[in-house]
Amino acid sequence: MSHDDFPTERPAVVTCGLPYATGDLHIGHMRTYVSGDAYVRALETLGQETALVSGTDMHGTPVAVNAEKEGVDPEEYALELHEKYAETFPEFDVEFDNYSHTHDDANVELTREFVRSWIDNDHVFEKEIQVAWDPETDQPLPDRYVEGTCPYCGEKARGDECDEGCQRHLEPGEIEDPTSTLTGNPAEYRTREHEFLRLSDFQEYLQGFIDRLEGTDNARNQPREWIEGELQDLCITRDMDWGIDYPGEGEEDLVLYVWVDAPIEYVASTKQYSERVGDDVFDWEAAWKAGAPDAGAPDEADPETWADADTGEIIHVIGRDIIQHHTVFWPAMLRGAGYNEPRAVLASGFVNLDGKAFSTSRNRAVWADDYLDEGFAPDLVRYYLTTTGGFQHDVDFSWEKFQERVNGELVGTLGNFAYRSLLFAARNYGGAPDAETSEEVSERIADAVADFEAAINDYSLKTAGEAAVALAGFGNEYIQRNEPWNLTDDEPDRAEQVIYDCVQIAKAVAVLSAPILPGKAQQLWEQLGEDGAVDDATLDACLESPPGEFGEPNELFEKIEDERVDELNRKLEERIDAATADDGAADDADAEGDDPEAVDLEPVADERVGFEEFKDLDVRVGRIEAAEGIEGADDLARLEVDIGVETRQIVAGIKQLHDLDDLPGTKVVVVANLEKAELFGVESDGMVLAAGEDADLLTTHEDSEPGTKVR
Ligand code: B3M
Ligand code: ZN
Repeated sequence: MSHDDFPTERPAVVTCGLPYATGDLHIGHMRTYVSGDAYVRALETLGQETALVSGTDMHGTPVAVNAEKEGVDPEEYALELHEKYAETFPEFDVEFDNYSHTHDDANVELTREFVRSWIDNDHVFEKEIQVAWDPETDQPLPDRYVEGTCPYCGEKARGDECDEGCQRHLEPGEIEDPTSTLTGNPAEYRTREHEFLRLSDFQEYLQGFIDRLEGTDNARNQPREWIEGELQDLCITRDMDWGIDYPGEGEEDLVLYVWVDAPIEYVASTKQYSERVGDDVFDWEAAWKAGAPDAGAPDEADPETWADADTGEIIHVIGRDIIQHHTVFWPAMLRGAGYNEPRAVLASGFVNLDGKAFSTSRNRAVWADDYLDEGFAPDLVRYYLTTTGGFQHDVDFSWEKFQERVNGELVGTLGNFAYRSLLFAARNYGGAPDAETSEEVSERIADAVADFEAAINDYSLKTAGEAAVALAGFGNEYIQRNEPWNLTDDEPDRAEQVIYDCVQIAKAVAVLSAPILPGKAQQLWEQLGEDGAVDDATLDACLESPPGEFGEPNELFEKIEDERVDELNRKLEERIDAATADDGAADDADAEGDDPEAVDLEPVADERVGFEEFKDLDVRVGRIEAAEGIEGADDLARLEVDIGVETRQIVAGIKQLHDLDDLPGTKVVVVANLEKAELFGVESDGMVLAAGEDADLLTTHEDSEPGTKVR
């Protein structure tokens, strides 16, 4: 089934993965929320009716474990963090239509309804299973109360997720070599009765669903292996006190697994929004239910009735570690209760800090509050997070890279264009001169609008952001090429035409950049003398004439100086050092699972390269013939390397890490067909491979001759 392009007739719901109430938010977390918010704003710019919803995830072992560590009751602990999150999001201009939490009555009630519906439709069964047990404290060890080895990939795993390996969900009892996180004891197993959702009932349905699903490639492809293989049933209960009580008969001591009530909050939150604003403003059922087939089992005579489900305009924005929950469990849960399936899942890569994972236990993070306390506008980090790399790729944050993007595109292109055009217009004409938009400029704006529309239908905020910035770039080129400052005396009509064009471009830039830069776009909108909110403008506004009068503008963006970056880096390092010095920090295993041993490793790139691409690299064994330092460059060395066919001059960043006098005679591995480069005035013809920040040179272990190909 192919979906209609946005805007569609039906209301759309965009959801953001619920943050667990486990600690403070850092800018890595903000990627999901900022993207969801920008995407909803962009859909509205297209004219789509939307709601943006989320809520705090209050239940489950992540919350229980952290509350226990703090010595507080989980409800109290989670509610406090919930309040904090609800305040933080608007500070980043993340404007949820409804933001509640999974422990409120609306979600508790709706969750019970879902589960009863599965029970009534015979999708739930009881089974005795072996659950992990701490022999010392004599208590069950659900989910994050155990650690062990993933049975699928052999990586270290915790509880119900293989967070450092294959990202699979793990069922109770699956983890190998379990130890209790309470006492460190090897866990024992005890037999307990639990409730299961029979996922195999949904196998055929899910196979159709995954073909219909839109969104990022990782979300559409990764689940296939699970859906096409044998589907394991999902244990939906846990031996815990904290959570929503299982609503079925005879299991009063069990609560529902957190991954049951968490996604149902998406629906409960939308419902709360409708109840608050009225169905005529937003009809939650039109999004979540209208068109869904009955929840009952497929009609035996015509199983198609069930498989051929209707899609709601439901778009889930999540991190890539929870793809399985959103593309396998959740659609089955929805289908089993008579709800629409999602239309798209957008699964983002992780955010790293200077090439390494964020670590909350080591205070190695840029905290949301710290970012704001530095006085940076939310727009800057919104821009960085939504437009650096494709959505499914990991994004590396560093203050240097942040500075580069802000100073380059926002200050240099967008801000510069808006300021120079509006200043010229205000000074010479008191606003937009009397003219009409030229054909060239109308066409260029129409192209940008089309690019933006296509990008949003393609779920690419990065491309949408590029459409806005590229239009501003065109504006700079246009004003430079036409030099209106040289025309005002001799060709006043042409000067007016050019400036009118620039004002029109600025208006279109405001509309197209508003989803990502809501604050700055509103400022530009007001500078243009427009009334109301740029947020309410749709794409048509890009070519509607701007109002005539406006005064001198202020600059939208401020350059970030190098000294500022140094200072920000210093503060970050000081904090990390302080946390590392604190002995407690390393065993303070936080909710993100950053294990002290693994924290320094970058995650493996999730983009695979084809063998053909790999083969294009010409990698050879080389022998260093000579090595010397390069004047003025701290760590660069000039090497002469024999690669069999010839001797190459190669510049390498290894001077401080190796004794250059020892290097001649050393075998190295060389990329021989890398484009030539010049470093500190010295030409480098190839690259020697080295590992890590210590530039540990790779070598051979037998006597391969220089020139031998490395495969
Ligand atoms: N609370 C957080 C996570 O695993 C989890 C998301 C729930 S979304 C329904 O990333
Ligand atoms: Zn695994």
